Amino acid sequence: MKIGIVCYPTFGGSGVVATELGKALADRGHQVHFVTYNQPARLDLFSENLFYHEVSVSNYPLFDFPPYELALASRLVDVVRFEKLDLLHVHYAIPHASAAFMAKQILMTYGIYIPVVTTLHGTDITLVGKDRTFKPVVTFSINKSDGVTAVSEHLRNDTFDFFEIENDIRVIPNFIDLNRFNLKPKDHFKKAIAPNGEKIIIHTSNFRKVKRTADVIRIFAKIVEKIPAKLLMVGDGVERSQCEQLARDLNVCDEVRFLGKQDAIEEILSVSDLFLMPSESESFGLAALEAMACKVPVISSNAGGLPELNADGETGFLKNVGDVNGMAEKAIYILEDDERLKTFKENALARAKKFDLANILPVYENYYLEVLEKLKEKA
Ligand code: GMT
Repeated sequence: MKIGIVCYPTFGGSGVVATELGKALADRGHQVHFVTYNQPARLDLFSENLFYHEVSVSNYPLFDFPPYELALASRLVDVVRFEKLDLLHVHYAIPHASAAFMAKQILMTYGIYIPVVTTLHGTDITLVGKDRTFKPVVTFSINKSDGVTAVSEHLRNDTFDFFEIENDIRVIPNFIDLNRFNLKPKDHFKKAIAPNGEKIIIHTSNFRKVKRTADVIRIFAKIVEKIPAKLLMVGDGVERSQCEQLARDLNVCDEVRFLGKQDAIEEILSVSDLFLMPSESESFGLAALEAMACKVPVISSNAGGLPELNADGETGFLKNVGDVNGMAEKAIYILEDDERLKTFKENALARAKKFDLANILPVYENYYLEVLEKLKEKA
């Protein structure tokens, strides 16, 4: 198949899923064309089946708001026509699904019907999509897609609750490449961070409000009252400086390291004992899955799709959003007994294997074929 992928090229979860999916499809022999405004962060290899088409937006002085959606739609028309694509797969509803719809309409005037599959990732529904400014466009573009997927049952249900959806939504969860994410021997690194055998706790995110990064610091401050530990804060975003201040206020700043954005996240996860994800909302929790694949148990909130990933009492624990005491208590329970910690680590890996890329990739491929088949029947 010749597949066009539209995504945000940044480190965000939807961009990561889209890029890893594209790379895996290319490995399976499909021709994959990425269409976005920058080279996707994880599109870092050469393959004869991978192509990148940049979308550039005119900065004409009249444009107070550069019309990215129109530039994207035009680029999609161009790429679909000249690369003879079979299908477009757009990740994140805004503005990708609506730009794809516009491209589809234009392409019809050339006698081309391009099927569009839209994948909903989370904040495009739970935060941005619910915003009145975008709601009609989000509803319309979901209903006009030829196929719609959501990354968890919870997100699927939210979408039906928030919007008037007439389309079917297929749940296809996030996946993990276990060849990349696995426990690596990094003892020297562990020693450098925790020279006295302290337990290493980790949080990775884009430090947006929805991640409740301040809760991570508060939970950690309670853990170190009982257990010698270090905290690694990986990523960057608006909440970072507030977290740095909080670490000072709670007198734990010597035990906390802010590492900023990191590429080799699997190496940092390999030295970690526990992952904290106290998010306000989380459609799936890809960062937690990456941790579990590296044998790191997870203490998380029970928001969104997290209960579909983190098995309570088995791969970690789930607590209500904001329950800092509860999360700290369960973290201590896991960390205070080495045998117990080992069991949780094994369980985390066993659960992560269920989301192996090798299992999920054929699900996407079959879904594309199903969408194409349905259109053939209609024609
Ligand atoms: O986590 C983020 O804030 C980034 C966001 C995105 O859309 O780039 O991630 C969302 O999509 C990921 C991939 O499907 C999911 O694993 C994350 O749970 C989801 N984030 C939220 O729902 C907050």
